Amino acid sequence: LTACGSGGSSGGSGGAITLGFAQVGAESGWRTANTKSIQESAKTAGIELKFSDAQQKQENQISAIRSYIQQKVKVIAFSPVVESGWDTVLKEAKTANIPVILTDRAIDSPDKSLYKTFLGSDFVAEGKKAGEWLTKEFGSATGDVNIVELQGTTGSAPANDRKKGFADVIAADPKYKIVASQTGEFTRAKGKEVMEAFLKSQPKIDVLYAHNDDMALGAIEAIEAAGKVPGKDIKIVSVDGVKDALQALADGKINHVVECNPLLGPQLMDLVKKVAAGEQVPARIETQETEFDQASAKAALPQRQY
Ligand code: GYE
Repeated sequence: LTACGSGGSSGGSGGAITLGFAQVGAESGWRTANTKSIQESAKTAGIELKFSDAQQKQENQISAIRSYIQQKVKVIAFSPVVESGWDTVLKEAKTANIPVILTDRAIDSPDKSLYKTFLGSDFVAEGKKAGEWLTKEFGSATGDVNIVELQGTTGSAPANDRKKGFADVIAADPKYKIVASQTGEFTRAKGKEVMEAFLKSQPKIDVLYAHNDDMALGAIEAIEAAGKVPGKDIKIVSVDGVKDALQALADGKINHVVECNPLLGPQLMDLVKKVAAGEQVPARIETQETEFDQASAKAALPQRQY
């Protein structure tokens, strides 16, 4: 657990608002862009940020949240690594009268009083978009369409929801077959490793669905090492829209990317100020997103910030 942030033992006393932010980790390009957005927008908004990186481990996030409670920060925000198991620590924050904002990922607790709002994407919709691209692309295919799936971090909202949205769409036709599905933990290294195993165990793979770009980028290395052509022999659809993936898309190595926007910082700081002032905020704030094909990736690349 690494923590930084300067000075100030209390978030209440007159000066700047103190925000304790418990980040998931640094697993992907998406996450790096998200962290940068949060750090920069805190500075711009004059909010004192205490930031921690949980290295994709729930226990690290829980201890970061406990330390923010102890330090009496004004507001706590976090991106929950997994969906379950948050009630105890969030009740502690509630008892200490520290409002909590969920950002990026949701939790599955039925007790909505444990947090003020959830700012982030609709991951089921993202999975559906990936499925809709696939059913169009392979619409006229006659035989089975063999799909391998690289799942995100086990138990995380984006892994659960992107899997579900995609499965719901492809269920329309039994020719779509997920022949292998395993976690690649949202990282390039693991995406490559699991794709290597898929290539060994599966005699025929038509398409890869990766829950994020980094795993797709790792898988491309495995596909090329196996003497196959990514984007042709094996078509690829992934989620996020980081620069490296848009470049791979422009180069024809990926076929479709569903966007998930990591630049949540400015909206988050706005919510932090409102919540700190005791104002009401909407219970759910959804980020707006698009999709990229090879042509629109080429057009977007020069302006892409991350
Ligand atoms: O898609 C992935 C990251 O929670 C939406 O986490 C986020 C996901 C993102 O590791 O790249």
